[in-house]
Parts: sequence; structure tokens; C-alpha cells
Amino acid sequence: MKDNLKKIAEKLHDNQNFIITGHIDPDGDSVGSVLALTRILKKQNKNVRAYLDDRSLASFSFLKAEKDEIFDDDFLNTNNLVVIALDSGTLDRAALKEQIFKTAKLTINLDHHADNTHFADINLVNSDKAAVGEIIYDLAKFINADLKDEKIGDALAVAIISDTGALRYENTSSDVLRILAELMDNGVDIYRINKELFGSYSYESLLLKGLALSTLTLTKNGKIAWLYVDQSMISEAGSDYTEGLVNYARDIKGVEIGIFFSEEKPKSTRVSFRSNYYAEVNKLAAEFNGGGHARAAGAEINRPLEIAIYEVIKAAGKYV
Ligand SMILES: [Mn+2]
Repeated sequence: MKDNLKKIAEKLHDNQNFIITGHIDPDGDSVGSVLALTRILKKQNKNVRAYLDDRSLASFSFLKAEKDEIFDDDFLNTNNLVVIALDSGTLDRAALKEQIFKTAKLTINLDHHADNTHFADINLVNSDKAAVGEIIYDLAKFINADLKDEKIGDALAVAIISDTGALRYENTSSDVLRILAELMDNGVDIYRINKELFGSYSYESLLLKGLALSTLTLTKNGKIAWLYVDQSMISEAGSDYTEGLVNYARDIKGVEIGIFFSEEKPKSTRVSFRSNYYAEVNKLAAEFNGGGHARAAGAEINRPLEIAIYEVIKAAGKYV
């Protein structure tokens, strides 16, 4: 790990032009890490852009991404591009046109998913890290980046707080607490970030939450719970914000696996898996061509919602 950190630090130093990307449907770790690394490199006078679209940035407007931090097509005319993918277990998962990745001078992959396929020229994958934000922090320390910069600190804190569920998940290590303490000492307002991430819902998204909760179902043995959202509920509520709904299933007392289903199209269902203590939901997700972490994983199933629910719940029974 240290070796790769050193190798990556050298490549950051020796190159000038960078695109930083996260994963599709980005979460706080993805957006926070991408913006943090973009800002770190910018401060080192690099020519760098975050590959994030308006839709991805909408929930993170408080991170105040500037136009000149964000990728646009003109940037593709830049020569000798180094592409850095964050928080993406596979190249498919990276939110970047494969062509851009393939034509890059050099590719780097920084991730914390145990099932990462090491798809880049240089790979630093550490599944002991709670968030990619933690890896970016290590890298920042290694290259003596300015962590007192408020916009870098905010982005790192968003990454780490998001992936630890505001310090509630099993991955909340003492390292995580030390990093956040340091960021706080540097002036990062953790209360404000928590408020933005977990206390700023739209009215419509809560209507959708109400509809989703009315579908909550528990298996006979009480170990698996699930809920879903379909297209009619999304139009009724006027929101498609489903972030965090899976936690309601996972957080029921006695439940080991919580599952959330979202009808994307008539024959496409997105599934999120969470577990509490022992069920390796990345293996369950892999049965449906998905992946992730032992306690948090996902899959995209090309089946109608009802059939996806039936098949997934049946398969989940083996893990509890
Ligand atoms: Mn992550």
C-alpha cells in the first residue's frame, strides 16, 4: 500500500493534466473524494477537472463546485491526460466514457471495494478504509497537500461522513475519528455537513419515503426485510430520491439483511443490499452480477420489479 502511494505521488508530481472520476449514481464518498482530489491537485498548479455532471452535483451544492473545476468536452483536447478513477470497483462502474479511459496516457484506480478488479495501470485498493475519502486523506498527507484549505476539508469530510453513515457503521475506525478531528481543528463545520447530508430533505422525497415504507415486508424468520419504490410511486410523490431508504429495512431489530428495490424501467430493477453483522451481501449481489462491500452492495437486474423481488429474497435466505 505504501509503495503504491509513493508511486502514485510520483505520477501526480510528474504529470500535468488530470481527469478525476467517481462512479455512476455517485454518493457522498464519490463526489466528495473527486472534488477533494481535484482541489488538491489544482492547488499544486495542475490542470485538472472533476468528471461530475450537474445531476450528480445537485445534492452537494454546498460543496460549491466551481465551473473551472468541472470537466467539459473541450478538456478532451488536452494531451497526455492522466485519468484517476475513485470509488469504482470495475471500469463499468466508473462514471466516465470508456474511450476516455482507454486513450489516457496513464490510468490510476483508488478504491476501497474488496472486489475491485484492478482495471488501471496503477491500482491502490484498500478495503480496510471506510471511504475513498480516507485514501485521499492519506495521499494528501503523503504529498504534503494543504488540508487547511476549507474546500478540500469539506469535500473530504463529506466523503468520510457519507460512507460511515455519520459514524454509525461498522467501518467507523479510530483513524476515521482522528481524521475528522483534524479536519474540525482546521475549521471544517461537521454539524453543518451533517445537516446538509442528513437533515435537508425535500418535502416530495419524504412523501416518497412514506410510500416506500408502506411496502416494508419482513420474512417469517424476521431476518430479512425489504421495501420498494416503483414508477407510479415516483410520479405520485414527485420525487425519485431513494437514497438511504434501504437503511429502514436494515435497521429493524433482529434483521440481518435489508434490501431496497427500485423499478428503473419496466424490465430493470436496481437493488441495494445492507447487512448488520455477518451476511456478506457483496456475495449475494454477485449472484445478480452486482458487487460492493460485505455490509453494503448493489446490483442492477434486468427483470421486472416483482420477479426481481421474488428471486432476490429467495437467494437472500441462504445468507441468514
Ligand atoms: Mn465509497
